[in-house]
Amino acid sequence: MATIPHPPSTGPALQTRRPLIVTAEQHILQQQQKHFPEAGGTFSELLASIALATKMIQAKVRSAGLLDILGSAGERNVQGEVQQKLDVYANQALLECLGQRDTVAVLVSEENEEPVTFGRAPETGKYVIFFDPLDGSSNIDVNVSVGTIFSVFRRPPGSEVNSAVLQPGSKQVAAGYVVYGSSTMLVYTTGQGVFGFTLDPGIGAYVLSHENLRMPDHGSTYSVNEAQSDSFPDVYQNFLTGLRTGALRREYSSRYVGSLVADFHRTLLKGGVFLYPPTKGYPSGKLRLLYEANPLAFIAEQAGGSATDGERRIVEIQPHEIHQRTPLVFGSSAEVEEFQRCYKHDSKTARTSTSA
Ligand code: AHM
Ligand code: MG
Repeated sequence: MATIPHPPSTGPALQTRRPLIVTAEQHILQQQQKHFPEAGGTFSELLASIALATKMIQAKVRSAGLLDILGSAGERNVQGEVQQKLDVYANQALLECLGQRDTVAVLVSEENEEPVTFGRAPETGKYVIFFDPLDGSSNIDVNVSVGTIFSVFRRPPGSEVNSAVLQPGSKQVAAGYVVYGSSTMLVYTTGQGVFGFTLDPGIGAYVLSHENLRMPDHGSTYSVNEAQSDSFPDVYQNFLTGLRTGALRREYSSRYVGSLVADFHRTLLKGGVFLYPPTKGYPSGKLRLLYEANPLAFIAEQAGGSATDGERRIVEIQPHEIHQRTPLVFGSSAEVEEFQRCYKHDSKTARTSTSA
């Protein structure tokens, strides 16, 4: 009679093996246990709620061509921009998923004129969250990548809503984004490095795919809406001319998606520099400090890059209103340092010529 052989040994015991996958939710919990053991789990629940909302959004984005959800919802948001139907859905998904958490004190969205408050006592409502629910939404109808951006702060003990929402970006406790691109990716930081997860549609989970992301020290791409360059301040024009003529002894190509999340994601992975300068149409810059520039600046710095408005690090800006705009330059350290050098040089020249 034939005997059935024992299966060959498959290596170390199950519990000592590297896990097959690490999901974003597991990772957030592990990071919390490692770096903030006293936190008690509420913070990781909150990030899990954001992850859930973005899965709902990505499902709608993926079926945008199938369902009757393309195009405008016919209303304008606080910036005077026409809201897309997906903007409205994305905002609702985040408000609902986060609003159910007792730990959330205030939500601030690009799509809501005022902060959304829940009247929760400071002991329970500990967190203030900013988000741009669907960044780059003018690109939806042409099937170009869009994204969600978020930023998390602690509510200072006993603070009123106004002071809770007007904190500089250096106080962020977490930030991240999801890019709905050729795959859906979640990237986040809690100040302990930057981690990227790719959504596995088969199991509906964000799976760790990019551990400890680092932005290259320099790149070969600059990213700016060059059609508007005639109205850029001189320093931006001089900087770009410098890149083109070899100030950093490199050759550059230009890449500009027009979806901030997608342009940031490329810059994070490949290096280079992104600029949204003040323009004639947007004299203070177009991008919003609290739910666009701050979270991306936090991630850029955590990955070894930089983000500035020229005068100072983005995260040092003291906000004065929730929808405030800022000039934004971020990217690899080499390119951003060169921009800072041009900026200081131009300000010095301007000061010298006015005092002459
Ligand atoms: P929004 O879609 O949330 O309004 O964001 C503004 C978008 C950014 O994603 C992008 O970087 C920028 O506007 C592009 O602006 P422009 O078309 O002026 O180059
Ligand atoms: Mg946006």
